Amino acid sequence: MRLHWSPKSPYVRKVMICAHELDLLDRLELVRSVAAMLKPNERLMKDNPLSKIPTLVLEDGFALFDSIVICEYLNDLGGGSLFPGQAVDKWQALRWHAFGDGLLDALVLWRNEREREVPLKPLIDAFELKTRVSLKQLDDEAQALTETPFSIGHIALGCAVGYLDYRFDTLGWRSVAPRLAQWYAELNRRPSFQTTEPVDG
Ligand SMILES: N[C@@H](CCC(=O)N[C@@H](CS)C(=O)NCC(=O)O)C(=O)O
Repeated sequence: MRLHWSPKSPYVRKVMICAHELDLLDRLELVRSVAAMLKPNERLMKDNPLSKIPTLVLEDGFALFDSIVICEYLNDLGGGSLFPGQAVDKWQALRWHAFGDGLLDALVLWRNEREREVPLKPLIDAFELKTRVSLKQLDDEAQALTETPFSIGHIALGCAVGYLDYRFDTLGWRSVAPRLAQWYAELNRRPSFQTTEPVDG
């Protein structure tokens, strides 16, 4: 299977963590693909007209996107339990996944905005407010995160928090959410997280 991949993308990272956890890494052929909002990538668009990564192309050419779909496909392929089937655990895992991905969406848009020549201040303020309130909420949920079996929800939240370290180091998120920071330190000991830390290049 071919994965349109980049070492910088937090959404790709989710897929790589799943593949690692499910022991499927050697089934993936990584294709370095640049995906930038302002510059659609023609080669990538042959597999995904939205020009987004991650995109997973199966042996028969069928292309899967976006990251949650790829993660669930890998989970089925590897017979994993990253997507719990039981009602309570299922909704909690999907909610945490949505929380992590939603936070990532806001952070990526925030970063795009702040890199513009003249950033729109109310937009920057709104992203910052949403991020701080999210961190406080997640801090209240840190105990539940620790006590709940590892799932796609933990992976998405871990990638969102990891993105804060990668692109928003001046935010000082650990002082906003110290209990979440403890949970994250523990999560980060997993080899799947250690080997997928985002890097430039
Ligand atoms: N919801 C998508 C988001 C993927 C995404 O936005 N990836 C970024 C890279 S980090 C991208 O491809 N951006 C290019 C674009 O938006 O045109 C997913 O979970 O796969």
